[in-house]
Amino acid sequence: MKYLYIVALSICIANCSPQKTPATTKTCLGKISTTVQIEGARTIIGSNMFYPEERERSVQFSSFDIDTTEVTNQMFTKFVSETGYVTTAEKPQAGFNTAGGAVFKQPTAKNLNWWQFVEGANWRAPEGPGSSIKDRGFEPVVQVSFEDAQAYAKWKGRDLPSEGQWEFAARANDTTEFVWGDERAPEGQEMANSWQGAFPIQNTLKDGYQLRAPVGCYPPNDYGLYDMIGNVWEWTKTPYSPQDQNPVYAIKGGSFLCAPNFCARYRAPARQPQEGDFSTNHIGFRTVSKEVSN
Ligand SMILES: [Ca+2]
Ligand SMILES: [Ca+2]
Repeated sequence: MKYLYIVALSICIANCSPQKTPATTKTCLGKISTTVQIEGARTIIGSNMFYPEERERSVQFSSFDIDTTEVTNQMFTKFVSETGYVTTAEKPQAGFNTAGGAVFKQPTAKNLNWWQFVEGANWRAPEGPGSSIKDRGFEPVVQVSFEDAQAYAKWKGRDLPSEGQWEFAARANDTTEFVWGDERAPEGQEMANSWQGAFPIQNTLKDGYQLRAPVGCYPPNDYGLYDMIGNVWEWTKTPYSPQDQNPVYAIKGGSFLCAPNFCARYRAPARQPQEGDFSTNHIGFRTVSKEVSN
């Protein structure tokens, strides 16, 4: 059972039926497939100010480059077209005996679960049958497991970032609470695709997007990296905890589902565990260059 995504709600109010988001054909960036070089470092990541799992710790990495954006549907389509790769969600899932993935659904009076396993949900149909990536080529690919993300990175001759690499790149030498400063929405401006309103019942859509936004629609950090915070969580290759029995990895940055009253993990040090063999419609990834061994 994929326990992380089978969460029951105890309350719900009327009019909390699922919403629909129109397709987004636009691109917010002129060029998407670019990277930024980051110098190697021995540094401290984490924070002792928020959740206990984020506590400060030491990391070290050599110089690397990192994608400026999350991997998009368009980019993943090219990978699948050239390789014939079949993702985890397209194969029968342990515990469910059918293909599919977890999909967020706003709770209703009839169903209080906000995560539901949806048969037929996969990267081509992120919200399940009836949904598609048509006209969503610039949005981040989702419904990709750790193994899928790793396969894509390998095909590109690249790798998934370690948590240290990802967090160092996201922070971009800043020490503020949020990557862009100490206010979540300075002067009322939303700086990342998250959730405004009372999660999971009301989404005011102040930032313009109910689900995923095309990559690069919000200001980049000081290293020129887009959507490190929000839009979709991103896989790292770092185990969440050394004690984990099954492969559980740290994911970073928060997603369009992070709200002030829930999750609030739209900060660089924030982290969350995710089983590597499962996929959802709010987790994607970006790649880094392979580490050069000495
Ligand atoms: Ca949003
Ligand atoms: Ca992100």
